[in-house]
Amino acid sequence: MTKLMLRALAGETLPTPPIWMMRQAGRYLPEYRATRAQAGDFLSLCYAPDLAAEVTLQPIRRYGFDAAILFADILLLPQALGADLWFVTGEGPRLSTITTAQQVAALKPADAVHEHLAPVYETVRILSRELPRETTLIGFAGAPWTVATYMVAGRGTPDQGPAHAMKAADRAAFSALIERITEATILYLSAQIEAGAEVVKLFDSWAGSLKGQDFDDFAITPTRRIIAALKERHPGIPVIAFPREAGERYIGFARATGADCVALDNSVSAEWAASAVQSDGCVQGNLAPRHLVTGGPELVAEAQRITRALRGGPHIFNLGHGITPDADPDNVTAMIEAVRSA
Ligand code: 1CP
Repeated sequence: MTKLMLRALAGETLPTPPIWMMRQAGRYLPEYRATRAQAGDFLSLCYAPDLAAEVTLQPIRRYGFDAAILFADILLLPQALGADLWFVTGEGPRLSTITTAQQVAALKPADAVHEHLAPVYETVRILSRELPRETTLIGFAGAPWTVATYMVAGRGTPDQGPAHAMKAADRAAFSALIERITEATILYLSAQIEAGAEVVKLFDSWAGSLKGQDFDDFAITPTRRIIAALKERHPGIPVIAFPREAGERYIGFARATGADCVALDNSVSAEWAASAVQSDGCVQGNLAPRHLVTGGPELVAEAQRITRALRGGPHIFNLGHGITPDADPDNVTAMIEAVRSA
């Protein structure tokens, strides 16, 4: 029997949607915090295949989600391309910055990333052996624009100002950076698929700050290129695209990029998406993560409203963004029950 997640991605309308959560392996779980402490720091956890596989499996054991997402981070790829990467406790990621054409040219070639990322492929191999047979394994990478915003600024930024500034100052150099990330991402995701990933997801967390032609050039075009290359190498591989906060640009995004599913953030309504986006195929989403902090009848009502709104077509139930560290693990159980009884 085909896995529920793969059936939804193939366009099947199901009575109950498959369920998983962005950042389902994370700090809200005591077992994650324990394994992370064992690893030492976050990056050591990402590069220790046994421990990364263990934290990937933890939410599957606890909740029986329909999909597991590889435990890694979108910033491992810039590191593989030669950027320095470290995490500052309580603040987040820091990278060496890239702002000039010379610095782009000095990055490692795309095919050099495999050596650095070999432990990630090993995590995927362990998971594909150890996951329950009904659970789908998702591999992932950041979409080029989002990865570039971190490489240019050297950190997370509220408005992606440094990346916009480089794009305005030297569009050719910025495009070369996007190009290098695009090529490397094709190789990285292709290797994840060869190691056992059954679906891949592209996280374009900052797509919402691209407007007009920039959205076409830096959100749609690189995504389309990556998807076309992956499908040529691995016919039939399903791809989920997450152009977070794309708003109206969610319309037609699947058609324009070749994605099998678009993930909706929680700023769009499920009712709107049912007619404007789901008409093109599978959608994923989009409960606001704060409901897993506050819980109660509002959580149940929201999870059921979304499930019912998207019931007329292929749907994967998920959050609109990652679960936060202050979420209550019991609220996740309540969310799953609400979706299944909607
Ligand atoms: O303290 C910790 O344990 C670190 C917190 C953490 C975790 C659990 C980070 C640092 N990354 C991750 C894992 C992670 N990141 C996964 C694993 C699988 C899962 O979902 O369970 C995935 C898919 C990501 C993807 C990711 N990393 C994104 C895209 C999705 C999103 O949240 O928008 C982004 C933007 C990152 C960068 C990143 N990594 C970590 C942080 C705190 C950030 C955001 C930094 C910022 O913008 O300031």
